[in-house]
Amino acid sequence: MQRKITKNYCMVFDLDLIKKLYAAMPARVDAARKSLGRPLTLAEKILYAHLWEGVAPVDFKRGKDYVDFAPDRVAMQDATAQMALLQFDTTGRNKVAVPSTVHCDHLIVAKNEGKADLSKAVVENEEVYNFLSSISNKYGIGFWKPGAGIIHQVVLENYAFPGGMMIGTDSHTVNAGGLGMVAIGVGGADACDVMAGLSWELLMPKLIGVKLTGKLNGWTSPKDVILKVAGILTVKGGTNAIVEYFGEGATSMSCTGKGTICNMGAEIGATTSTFGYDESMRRYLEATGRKDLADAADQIKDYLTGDPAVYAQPEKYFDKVIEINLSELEPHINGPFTPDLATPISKMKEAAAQNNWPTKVEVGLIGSCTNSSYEDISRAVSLAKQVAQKGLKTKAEFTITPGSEQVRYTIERDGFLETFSQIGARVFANACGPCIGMWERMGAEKQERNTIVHSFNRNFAKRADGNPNTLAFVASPELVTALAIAGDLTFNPITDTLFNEKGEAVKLDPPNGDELPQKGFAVEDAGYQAPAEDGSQVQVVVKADSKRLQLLYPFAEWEGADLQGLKLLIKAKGKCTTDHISMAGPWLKFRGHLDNISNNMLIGAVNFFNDKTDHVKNQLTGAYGPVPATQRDYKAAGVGSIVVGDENYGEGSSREHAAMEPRHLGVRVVLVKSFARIHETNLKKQGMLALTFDNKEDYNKIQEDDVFNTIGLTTFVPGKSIEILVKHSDGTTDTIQANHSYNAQQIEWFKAGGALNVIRRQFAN
Ligand code: MIC
Ligand code: SF4
Repeated sequence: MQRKITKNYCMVFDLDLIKKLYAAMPARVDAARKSLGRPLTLAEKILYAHLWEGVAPVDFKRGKDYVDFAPDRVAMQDATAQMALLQFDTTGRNKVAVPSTVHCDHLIVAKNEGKADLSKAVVENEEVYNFLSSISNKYGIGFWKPGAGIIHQVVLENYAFPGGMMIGTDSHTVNAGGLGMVAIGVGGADACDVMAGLSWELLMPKLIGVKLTGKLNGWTSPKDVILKVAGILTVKGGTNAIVEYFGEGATSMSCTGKGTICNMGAEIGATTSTFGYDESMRRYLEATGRKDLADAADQIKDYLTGDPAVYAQPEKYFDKVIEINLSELEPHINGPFTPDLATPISKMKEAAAQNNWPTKVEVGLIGSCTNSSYEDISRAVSLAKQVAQKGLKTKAEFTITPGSEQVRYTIERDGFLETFSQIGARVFANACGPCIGMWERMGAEKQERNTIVHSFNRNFAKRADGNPNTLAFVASPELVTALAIAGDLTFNPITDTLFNEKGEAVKLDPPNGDELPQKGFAVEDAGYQAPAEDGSQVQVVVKADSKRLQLLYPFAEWEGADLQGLKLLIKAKGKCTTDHISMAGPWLKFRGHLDNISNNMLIGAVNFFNDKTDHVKNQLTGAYGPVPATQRDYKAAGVGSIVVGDENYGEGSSREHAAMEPRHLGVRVVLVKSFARIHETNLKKQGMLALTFDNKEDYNKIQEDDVFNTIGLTTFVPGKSIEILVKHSDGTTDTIQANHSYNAQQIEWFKAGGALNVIRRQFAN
């Protein structure tokens, strides 16, 4: 194996800690099996092995009980780490309590090509990178520099391990399920708790089992499994559940393919997804320099997968079971505008015609944290090679965003980048880039209706290039490459032919590639900076006049009375993801400055009353204006407000800015039909009141000029709903029942004005 490493970049991080966990795991799992009196799924084994209290006294009720856990590690990316670490900085601790890392990946704009784009980003984000690097150094956090790669790929390569539990301030933290972890996306405040040495609370997840039979073949890849699952479960079907994959189809798939499936579990709202430890994981651990870890895992391998009795009769042990036969699975294309609109390739011609989707593919983009494994790239390259061999010409633009420097270096060494450059491809920096709107796409400002195809995970409106009229479709890297070559969304490589430069009809051969590099992975500088042993002398600078960073102030405590006279800020219509609540792209640069980023609050949400975005009625003046400015008026006048929303409000990202901005600007209540898990927790953490309509029809009762009072906050207890008195402008009123899912601890957060105020008190005492 040829894996060059830099001086301070060690082979297996935290091996002793992992071995300690493995030593304790069998006894914990056996005890849980005994007290539950039944065989266990893998998810349960990992959860019960990570109970804060040690051994499990009871069979926790899934979907009902809040349980305290002790995660093994924390990962943060630069766009969320700023807020997480600004919060940690106020706790009074001098070192993180569990191994933690920061990854600089979200702030790099993709424009020309990797090197130049990276150099520009390093200059533009200097202040933020310095802050993150110094605060990491101070508090004992591993720091991955810009250019090192995307958090989830770097975590998979270095930190993920079978049977472990981690949390990360990014919804795609779940990617590490590919290596048999329970890895969960959270807001920065949750990460802050765990780094401060406190327990981490989670609603005991329900369990969804996905049995994979058969074997992937031809054009079908792991991505198609999750595209299919997303079509079945929809964007909210996985809420508060762990999805566990098993069966012969699971073991016959690569570890990185498993990562892709788990990664996109975020798109169905799942708490996380996972796979049992198997040979593919062993091969991946060895290839990434972690043979010792694989040996340790082998010692307790039965504890790192579900019990055979569970997999033999899954219906008995999972809350829901889905079966997919991989031998029959078709490649899928999901989109536009939502990742669960799944169309099998054979139906695309029909679907595109019916929906009037532009069929010309303008750009094909592969890579990202979801799909940039060596296997993905080698399979895509097998198609790129056919362009020259068959006398074809690539019709669409084509880009690659490698997930890590290790992958980039290796695919360059193996000649893949050269082959891609022959089809006119551009290689962007090892970063999120176009996946998160950090793409300066030429001509996007013209807002033309157009189609792009990518192998990322999300495709909400405006997400890639800021153009609301870009229709983004999600597919496997192989299919994206084929569609880019054909320049046509309806091209079905299984059945269709292309005409080459000589006018001959040619067919693309199915993709093939290597699961892992035959010559091993290699990298010259992985981009890691180890923290100081003693960071007490490290200075962390936040300038008072900085536009990018702002120290946090404690939010005010609850006033101890019902909230009165709240004005309706916006009644959001339809999909309202965290991208609608706190947009990314150019706004990412304010992720460390709460007041500045608050200027994007809810600007993407559609106002129910006029179908416009960022255009709401100011009840103080009667005039219409942008949401943030209207809310700032309410704040200045000392008037509280309420946001009303539809289903799965806050779907998507873990960004707690979507909760902190309304908190900072004086919104008091968010009342919706249903919430996405991470966002609901983020609201609670920040001391907001997150409520759901008891009767979803009551959403229709809310009028533009309504004013609201809460009734029952002084007796706010778990399980008891709260009433909302809605006063309409014609003098009539409605009383609406609103439910909540706060437990006793979370009610304390609300009363204290936010969880951080509670932690501060604990450390002050
Ligand atoms: C995303 O994919 O939307 C992001 C950007 O990675 C986010 C995190 C963020 O908003 O910083 C996520 O998924 O959590
Ligand atoms: Fe980055 Fe996109 Fe992955 Fe989020 S989903 S971590 S933005 S590459």
